[in-house]
Amino acid sequence: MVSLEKIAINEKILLLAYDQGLEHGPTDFNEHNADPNFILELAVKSGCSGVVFQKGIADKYYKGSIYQDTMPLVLKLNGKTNLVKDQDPYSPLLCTVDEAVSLGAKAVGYTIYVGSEFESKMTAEFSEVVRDAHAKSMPVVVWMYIRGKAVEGTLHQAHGREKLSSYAARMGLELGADVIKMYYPGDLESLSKVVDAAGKTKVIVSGGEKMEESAFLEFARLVMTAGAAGMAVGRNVWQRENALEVAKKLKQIIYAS
Ligand code: FBP
Repeated sequence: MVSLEKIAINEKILLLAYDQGLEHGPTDFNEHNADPNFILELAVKSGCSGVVFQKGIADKYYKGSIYQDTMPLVLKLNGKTNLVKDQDPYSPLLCTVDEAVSLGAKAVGYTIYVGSEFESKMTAEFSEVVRDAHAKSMPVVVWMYIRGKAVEGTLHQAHGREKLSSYAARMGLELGADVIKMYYPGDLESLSKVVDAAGKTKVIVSGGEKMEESAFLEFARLVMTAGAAGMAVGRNVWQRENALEVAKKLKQIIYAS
């Protein structure tokens, strides 16, 4: 099994996600967080265990910078915009594992839209990513996002969401992921089942849209009680005026759990 040491602290993972510029466009940003250096500084000062970038940001802001030795990079290998909405989602491979290595990455990330009509294309691409990354002893983080016409109805019923989330987690294990990043399945019992279904593969929970600070920190505490190994958070940290303070609080919650 590949060691998670490079992207974990005390076996816990706190990733600062910053691929929203591609996924959502620059509307997520303000005059501070639009600068990737702000994110890198925030990650280092707060003690995150890694940052998530697409290859363009990694090339222009990370590779060869002072951060390369201090903040592990998880290079996101696929991605898409949110502009095409009338079909099931497919996120194409945009970067290879070799490129990720040359950009200084310690791990790689890939999104699979579970339930999309293009799911099999993504599982096939992902299998090659796992093969190439593991050949270099690099951990692989998979974003298991349940999305598509085949699963829409089921996803909106609590029981259905729980079953789909456990299925997605098990898929991650079966496909060879070292870490599964998922949205909260709706309640703690379901999250515990997700963690069980993932077996030896670690589960980390996505932050999602910005919410009220105390509610978000309480959410993080709850997530950790259900056996998650950590979180991957973007907007709920770097969209705040007090981003560093919140990131430090989050770190306390995650690493102390
Ligand atoms: P946030 O914490 O900002 O939600 O980021 C987590 C993340 O998975 C990012 O890596 C990605 O850009 C984004 O969410 C995708 O969001 P969605 O597909 O839900 O719009």
